[in-house]
Order: sequence, then C-alpha cells, then structure tokens
Amino acid sequence: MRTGFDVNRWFRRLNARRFWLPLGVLAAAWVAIPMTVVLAGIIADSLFVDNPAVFELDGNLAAGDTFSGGVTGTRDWANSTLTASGLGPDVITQTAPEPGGVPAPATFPYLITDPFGTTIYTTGGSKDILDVGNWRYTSGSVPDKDEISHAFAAAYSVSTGGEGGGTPHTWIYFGADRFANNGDSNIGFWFFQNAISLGGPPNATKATPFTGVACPAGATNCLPGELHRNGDVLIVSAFTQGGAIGSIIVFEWQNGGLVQTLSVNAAQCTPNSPSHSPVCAIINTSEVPAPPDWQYVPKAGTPNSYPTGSFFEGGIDVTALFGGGQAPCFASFLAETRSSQTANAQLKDFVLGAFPECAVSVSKTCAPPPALLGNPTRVHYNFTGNVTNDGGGPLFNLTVADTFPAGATNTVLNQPSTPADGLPAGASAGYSGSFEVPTNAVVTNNVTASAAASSGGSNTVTNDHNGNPAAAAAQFGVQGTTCSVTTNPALTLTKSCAVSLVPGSAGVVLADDTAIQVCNNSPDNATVISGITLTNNVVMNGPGSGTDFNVVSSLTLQPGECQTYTPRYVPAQCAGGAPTLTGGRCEFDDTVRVDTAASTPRDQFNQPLPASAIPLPQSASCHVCPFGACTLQSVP
Ligand SMILES: [Ca+2]
Ligand SMILES: [Ca+2]
Ligand SMILES: [Ca+2]
Repeated sequence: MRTGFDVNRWFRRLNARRFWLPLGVLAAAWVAIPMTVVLAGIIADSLFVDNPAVFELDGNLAAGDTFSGGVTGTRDWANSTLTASGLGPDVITQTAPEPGGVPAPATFPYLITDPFGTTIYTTGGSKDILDVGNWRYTSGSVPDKDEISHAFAAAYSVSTGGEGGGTPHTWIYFGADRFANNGDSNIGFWFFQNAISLGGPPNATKATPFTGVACPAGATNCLPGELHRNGDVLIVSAFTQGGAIGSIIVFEWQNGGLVQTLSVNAAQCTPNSPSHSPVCAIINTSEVPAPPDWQYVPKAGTPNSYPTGSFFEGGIDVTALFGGGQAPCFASFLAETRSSQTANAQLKDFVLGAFPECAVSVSKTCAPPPALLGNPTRVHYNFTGNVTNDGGGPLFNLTVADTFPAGATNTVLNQPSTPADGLPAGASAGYSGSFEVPTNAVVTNNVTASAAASSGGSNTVTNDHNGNPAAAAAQFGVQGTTCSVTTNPALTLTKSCAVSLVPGSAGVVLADDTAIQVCNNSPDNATVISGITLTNNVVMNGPGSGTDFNVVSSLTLQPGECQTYTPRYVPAQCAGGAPTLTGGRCEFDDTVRVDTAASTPRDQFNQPLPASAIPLPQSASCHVCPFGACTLQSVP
C-alpha cells in the first residue's frame, strides 16, 4: 500500500459522518430528480486524480507526456510547447485574477500572479483556524522560500465509473510556484464558496481585512457574520526543497471551526500508477521549464525555468471528499505559504483569485399553441424553460426573473424547484409561465436566472460557465411557427330586393327595401372584423342614377355576428324611362359592396383583411312600380 490510505474505510467513515444529519433532507432531495444532464464529463475508469488521461500531475507543466501503460496525457497547465494554456476545452472553470490583481496573460487566462513583496498576512488573527473575517494583510516581505510567484487552479467533471457510469465527480487541480527553493516550506490551498476579496490595495502601514458577503442571519451553512461557509476546503502540504511530498491534510470549515477531514500519508501523485487516495500532489524533482509568458524568475537559476522544489501541483476529488454526494461549488481560491502543516500554523504569503466554479444557465421557449382570446382581444402565450447547473457544485435557491413584454397582462411565473440538497452539477430544473399581450405581432420575452452557491446563501451565482450572464430570450408570435396566432377573417355579403307598400304623394307606391346582410363568418370563430363600410348603388336612367349612398360605416362585427340593413328607396323613374315590363313595373339593378376605397376592414390586431376575405359586390334585380300600383297583382 503505497499511500497508506484505505479508501474503503475512508468512504465508510465519511458516509457515517454525513448520513445521520440530513436523512430527511436526502429523502426530499430524491423527489426532485435532475431532468437533464448537459455536461459531458471526462470519462475515467478510476477514482484517482493522478489519472494522466485526465490531467498530468507529473511535476512539470507541459501537456503530452507519456506514462506507463501507453497513456499519453492531453491536459497540463500548458500545452506541449509551453506557449498557451493546456487545460483543454472541457475545463469547467479555472482561476482568474481578482479585480486589481496582475492581469493574466492572454495565453494563460487562469494565471494569478503574486507580485514580489505584496499581500502578505499580518497580525495574529490571520490563522486558518479563524474565520476569514479575522484575516489581515499588508505589504512586506516573507522568507524567499515562502514567497509565492504564481498560483492557479482548474476544475473538471469526471465520470469516475467509466463509460456511462455514475454521477460525475468534480476534480480540482491546483498549483503554485515559489521564488526560492532554499528550504522547505508548507503550502495551503483554500477553496471558498463565498466570493472573498481584498479590502483594498495592500498598505505597509496598516492591516487591511479581507472582505466578502457576511453570512446572513438564519443561514443554514454558516454562522452569522462569517465569511466562511461550511464546506470551504483547505488542502495543506509540505513544499519541500527536494521535491518529496509527504502527507497531505485536508480541512473543512464547519460550524465556525476548522475540522480535519482527511489525512493521506505518502500522498505523492504517481501518474504512472495512480495512487489510491482522492488527493495527491507532486513537486518538480528536477529542473523543468516554465512557460515564458509567466515571466517566472527564480531567486537563483535561469529565468523561465523551475529549479528543483519550486513548482507544486496537486489534485483533489472534491466529490469524494464530500462522501460521493454533493460537493459545494466554490467562488474563490487562495494559495498561501505556512510555517507548518498544522491547523494553527503561522501564515506567510498568499495570493487570492476568483474560482467561478458555480455557474448557472437558463433556457426559454414558447410552449405552443398560443390562444386567441377576446374581450379584450389578446393572445395568451405559455412558455417553459430550464435552469441548468453548468458549474461544478450544487446550486441552491434557483430563481428566475422574467421580463414580460410591454403591455403584458395576466403574467404568471412558476419558479423552478430546488432539490433539498441543491441542484447537482449538470442537472436542470424546469420553470414555466404565461402572459397575454394585445397583439399577435412578434414579442420577445427575456429571463435571467440566479442561484446561491450554498444552502441559505444569497443568490450570487448569475453567470454561466463561460462567464456570460445567465439569460435567455424567446420570441413569440413569429408567423409561420407554432407559437403564433393568425386571424382567419371572412366576410360574407348578401343582397336581395324586397318591396313594400309605402304612402307617396300620388298615392301608395311600392318602395325598394334593399335587404343587405353582412356577416363575419371567420372560420376560426375568433376573428373580429372592424372598419367595414357598405356602399349601395342603384343604376337607373335619370337623376341620381348610379349614385352611391352609404349604408353603414365603421361597422365592427364580432365572430359569427351578422348585421342586416334595409335602406329604403322609392324609385322616381324606371331604368330606361318607360316601364320595362308589362303591368307598369320598372326593373333595375341594385348593388351593394364592401367599400374598401372608403375604409379597409381590419382584424382585431389592426391587420388589413386580405383581398380574398372581402366579398365581391352583390347585386339584386329589383322590380318596383314607381307610378302607382302595378296592374299585375300576382307579382310585386
Ligand atoms: Ca503537470
Ligand atoms: Ca506534463
Ligand atoms: Ca502575496
């Protein structure tokens, strides 16, 4: 047993430690099953982080080393020529300098550079056993062997059960280098769930506190006012002159104190034959080149080259550390040099950076079909979407904020539900909603998502794993899609000639009651038609012949509604002058039309009716007796 570490015993212990507390929580958690897994994790066939198929923990920085068993690595801190990052495109997250820090070179965006002689710990409150709120920093010097030059970390999602096997584990790789190798030092790597920041530029004349979001009252994973969160992880190792790695001790912050959760003896990574622990580290035991863009200069030796005992790299399976369940997702990273590996060691130099492991993304889509509603006219749209954990740790308090279209009414937003143990990495939770708008034109509906990195924490996770805001937009009402409504207008027009007896100056005459009926026969029974003008025209000889007269203007017809008009007309003469038929009758044509020249009929969305929906003029042939009673009694 090379590592002196019994992984089975260790898992049993972890499980025993963790299970009795949240049993009820776990039972509830399994109700909310992750809906989709979106991240394709790296496939590995072992639980060991020094698996060179995942990352080369080999004491150098260049990718592409070959290991026993014929495995050639593909990921290391740099590519094979040391000219750019070698982390690969499947890295979940990587470190980044915090604002005000030394900008990372474009070729190595994860690189956190610690300027010589700045940001060192000061005062007795700067202890790992105390909350970060007690820590202070200043500018000044530490022993050269404790002087950090750079630090860095990267996380991957790894399916440790091989092909198709198991919940992905989050493996975090971390490292640092130092100015001088003239002695042994000790090094620690903190991963914080809270976004920890410096309280300003280091000032040699004062002790400046670290800052972060203080734990709110009522939170379940921290004590009020703390900057730590339960589950923050500290990995401590020796940084030896000769490059040997002894034990690695892992601590967690729990309930206001630092708790040792793991101690691995002989924890050196052995990528040729992976070790048997969830954490290991390795230091260069011979001179290895540094990427020139890092501008590494050792105290003694060649620039851009690491003397033995100057470069440190390690890895940890944080999912395994948390018993195979949900590891927290981290927001900040700190590397520090220490006087020893003990919990209360004196702290020396440090460098702080962001580690935006927590990430959330959101999608949104229209859920067809929309509904056309009346009184008032509007379109009802439904939408659905997913909030996805595309980071490396569980997310809590999943929340979406919807920006409904202008003028929207009856807005509904059903929030996604968060599993009790948080939404696991790679899983999604659905949300839905609806709204109504008074138009069938295209409207856009935006949504943003946020989440907390810890149970009871504030919703500080607002970006996806590319660093872009977690936002999505959906378009509604795009004609030709299933997410649109189109009106289906149809007007019908009929005309008949009816006559009636009316008193006239020369006695009773027959008048033309020109019966007109206009109907909204829209087949969808939902289209309202307005702006209808009907014009009638009677063709005769003599005065007034062919003159339009208005029947109705600005008529609106609801679906299925008809209106009948009987404008009365007493003909003063016959078409052609003389009676055209025996019996003293006159005959003429009487025509009604939808007068599109006067106004354009429109649907309820103010869209003009297509020509195909407008009926042709309708005519009736009328027979009246303008000069007295017709002699033929059998006909009107
Ligand atoms: Ca390496
Ligand atoms: Ca390598
Ligand atoms: Ca520093």
